[in-house]
Order: sequence, then structure tokens, then C-alpha cells
Amino acid sequence: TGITATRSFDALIAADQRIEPRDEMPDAYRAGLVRQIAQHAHSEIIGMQPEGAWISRAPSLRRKAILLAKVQDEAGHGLYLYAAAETLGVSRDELEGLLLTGRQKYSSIFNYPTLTWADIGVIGWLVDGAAIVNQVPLCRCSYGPYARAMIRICKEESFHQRQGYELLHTLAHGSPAQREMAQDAVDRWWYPSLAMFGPPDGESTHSAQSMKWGVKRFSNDELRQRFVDMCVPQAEVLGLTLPDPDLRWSEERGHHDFTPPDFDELMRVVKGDGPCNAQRMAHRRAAHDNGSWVREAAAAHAAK
Ligand code: FAQ
Repeated sequence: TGITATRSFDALIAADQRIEPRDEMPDAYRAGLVRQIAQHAHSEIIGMQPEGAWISRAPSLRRKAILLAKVQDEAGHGLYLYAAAETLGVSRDELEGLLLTGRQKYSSIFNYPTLTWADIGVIGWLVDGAAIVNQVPLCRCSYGPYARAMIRICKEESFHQRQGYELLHTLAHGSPAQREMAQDAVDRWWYPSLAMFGPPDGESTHSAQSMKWGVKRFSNDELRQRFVDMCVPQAEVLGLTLPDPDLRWSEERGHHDFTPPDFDELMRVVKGDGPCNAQRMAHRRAAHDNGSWVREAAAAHAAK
């Protein structure tokens, strides 16, 4: 007992040091992290569906190989994140159960449909782009296992973002029909991507506590602004238009002014009433049921 004095949770947070699984931590810190990490893991797994739907329809072998690798990476990200959550004393089974019974969430963005091949490019550019802006600060999050999982995920995510950008650049510089398809996809995904950052700061229930504990490093609105500022010059290079007539540079703010997403729509989608919620959950449940023989076999093997 007491060979080395352990520093208290508050002291570690104040010194901006990492909390590790065996350190003491307030119940609310643990519960908040389980909520966020599980929601993040579920997002990666559900997020395989909109893109997975295009693997069999990719326009070339090269594009198919790239998309397969990307979707497979997303499964890997889900696994790193479930493993990080497990260090907080919850099992993957439990978390899976909470997702399947609708008691835990996943990102709103994956409840929108992928209607054309251009959507695959836009998911890479905007959705992975938003994910990176949100996740880079999480590499410095106070909980060690989550922060370390994020480092690896961000590296892979930046590759994903570039492949989407390259795909979209090719379409935007292709035939008039391809260009039009690219613009249509940008028009449909812009606002759902802005909504990924969550409700405005004034309505964000978890932000204040999460920032005090060093889980979040920037607010929802700060990261949303950073994302908009990043996308504007990229859209120019693509030759595509972001669908916001009020989007313009503000000299005095040093940022772009823009129209915020419809947060009522975000809340409706989060509550289950988006275009694809029912389909995504039905697919996930079917995949879970179809995998039961694998779990049984693994358990039988482990029991030997
Ligand atoms: N969707 O108080 P806040 C990816 C909920 S990227 C659904 O501001 P917080 C990569 C929120 O949970 C996507 N729910 O919450 C990929 C809370 O509800 P609760 C995943 C949302 O946690 C790309 C309530 O609203 N990334 O998967 C959303 O401080 C392509 C109040 O909100 C992450 O999860 C939303 N958009 O801030 C994969 C990143 N926004 O739980 C495949 C980690 C808010 O009290 C293909 N998470 N809510 O019932 C975070 O950074 C944070 O959790 C935020 C929300 C920023 C999402």
C-alpha cells in the first residue's frame, strides 16, 4: 500500500495529464465517456452502411478496392473505440445491446441516403472532413485510451478524406452530367455535415462539463466554424458551390459567416425520424442476428 502516492483525479486534470483506466475518476466522468465513446463506436459501425451500399456499384476496380479498404477501416475504428470503452468497465455486448434497443445513439449523418456515386466522394470530403476537425482535438482528450485510439483513427481518416476529395475532383472535372451529379451531392450533404458538430453551444447539454474535464477541447460552434473556413477554399479548387447564398468572408470576425443547419431537423433525426433511421437499425439488427453463430462458436472455442 502506498508505494507511490497516486495523484488525485482533480490534480491530474489540472495538470492536463492523462487519466488511465486504473485511476480513480468521478462516476459522471466515467459515464460521460462511455456515452461519447460508445456513440462514436456505433457511428463507425453504422457508418459502414451508406458507403457499403456502393461497393458492388463502384465504377472501376480501382475505385472498388479503395472503397472496400475504407469501409473496412471503419469497422477497425469501431473496434478500437469499443476496446477503449471496455477499459471503463462496460462490455461490448452491453454496448451493442444499448444500440440495438435504441438506448444509445449514433451520428445523425448516417441517417441520410447515398443516392449516387458522387455521394461517396462527398462523404469522404465533407463527412470525413468534419470527423477530422472534430477528432483531432480528441487526440488530446484527458482519457488516455480514447486519446490514443483517436491518433490512429485520425491518420486513417485523413486518407479517407483525400480519397473523397480526389474522387469528387475527378467528377467535377468530368462530363457535364458528372459535374452536375457532384454538385447535387454537395447540395444534399452540406447541411447534414454541419449538423454533425451537434447543437449550438447554448443548447449543448454536455459541453461545459466535458470541457472542464478536458474531454472536449473546443465547443460545437467553434469546430463548426473551423470546418466551414476549411471547406470554402477546397470548394473553390473543386469548382463546386456550397449551397449557402449567405456564405461570405467577414473581415471583422476573420471567419466566414454562414447559415447554420436546421437544428430542429438534427433533433428529429437524432430521435429516430430521419430518412434512413429505420433501415439502418433493421440492417444492423439483421447483421447482429446473422452473426450469432460466430459468437457461439467463439464462445465454445474459448470454453475448451
Ligand atoms: N448526431 O451536449 P451535446 C464518424 C446529441 S464521425 C447524433 O453537444 P456532446 C467517421 C448528443 O449525443 C461521427 N447525436 O453532446 C466516419 C447529446 O445527446 P445525449 C461520429 C448528436 O457529446 C465517417 C445531445 O445531442 N463522431 O463516424 C449529434 O457534448 C464516414 C446534446 O449534444 C463522434 O461521435 C449528432 N450529430 O457533443 C465513419 C465524435 N450531436 O447523448 C464512417 C465524438 C449531438 O445526451 C463514414 N463525439 N448529439 O442523449 C463528439 O465529439 C461529441 O459527442 C459531439 C456532441 C460533438 C458529437
